[in-house]
Amino acid sequence: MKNYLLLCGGVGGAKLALGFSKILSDSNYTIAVNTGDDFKHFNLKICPDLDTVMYTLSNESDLSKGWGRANESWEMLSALKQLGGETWFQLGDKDLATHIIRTQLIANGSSLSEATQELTQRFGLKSNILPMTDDLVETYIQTQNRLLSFQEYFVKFQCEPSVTDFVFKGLDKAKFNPLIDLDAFDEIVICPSNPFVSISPIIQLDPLNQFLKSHPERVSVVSPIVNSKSLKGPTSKMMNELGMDTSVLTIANYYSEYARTLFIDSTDHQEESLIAGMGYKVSLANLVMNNLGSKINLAQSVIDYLEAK
Ligand code: FO1
Repeated sequence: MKNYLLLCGGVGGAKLALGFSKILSDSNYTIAVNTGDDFKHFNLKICPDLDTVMYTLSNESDLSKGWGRANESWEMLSALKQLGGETWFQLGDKDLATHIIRTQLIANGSSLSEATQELTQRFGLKSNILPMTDDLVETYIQTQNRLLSFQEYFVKFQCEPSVTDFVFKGLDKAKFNPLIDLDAFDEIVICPSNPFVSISPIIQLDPLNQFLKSHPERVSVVSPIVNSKSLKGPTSKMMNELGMDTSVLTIANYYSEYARTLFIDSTDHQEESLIAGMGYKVSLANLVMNNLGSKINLAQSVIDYLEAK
């Protein structure tokens, strides 16, 4: 069995990562997760994508929302509202426990990687889930009127403002997580997460950036665009606002420096030959992951293709 590194954002990436975790043994895959969405709220360190991956793999995630914990209660948020506190960012009671423990671990000297490893163990996982970096990288969205922090854009303003650019503060000084030894992986899989805000901050980090550019034959992309639209989240809205077509061709162009294999949905088969003409190996699969079976099936299709490569 080959060794896999998954590059992962929140919901879509976590679904594929879950599929991988049901097929591979824990020592055969590592998940490097975007931390550009992280922020401090009430002085708590919140890591939405790390938590989405951790909750998804431990069967603790709220499947309808895609973020937060299953069977959540909201007593703290109601009390906060009654007292006139800020409630635009919804923290459930169980979810709050995660942020408190992480914040405490970090205050006591743990790195984000160490805090993540501790939390994943406490959630009963043996999967290797790590932040993309231990350095601070903060995603900002340049909108037509002003620069918004990622969570303001995503949650407070519900992705409403029109996007003109992305700013990743701290990225130039940040290093890809040194606990992830890139030479140890046969295959690097870019999960179906938002390319602009979830994957871009990961793949811009050195030494990963250099590694991907010099070994694109080891890199595959699972398209976040299915049937010419994004299944969830603002990917297609952002593409439109940036003047790009919402299509798998845009995905192929976006990753052309980094990857040589692209998994596209069967409904996008008409683009296959154009993408192949760009130098990609193209594999058709069912990319819609709306239940556990389809997550496992997609992971199995990706693994089968890459094992045979
Ligand atoms: N997303 C929302 O749309 N509204 C929320 O109130 C919200 C709260 C929240 C709390 C903890 C957490 O880990 C994630 C949360 N998210 C919420 C999701 C999160 O903002 C986004 O999913 C990601 O940052 C995008 O990948």
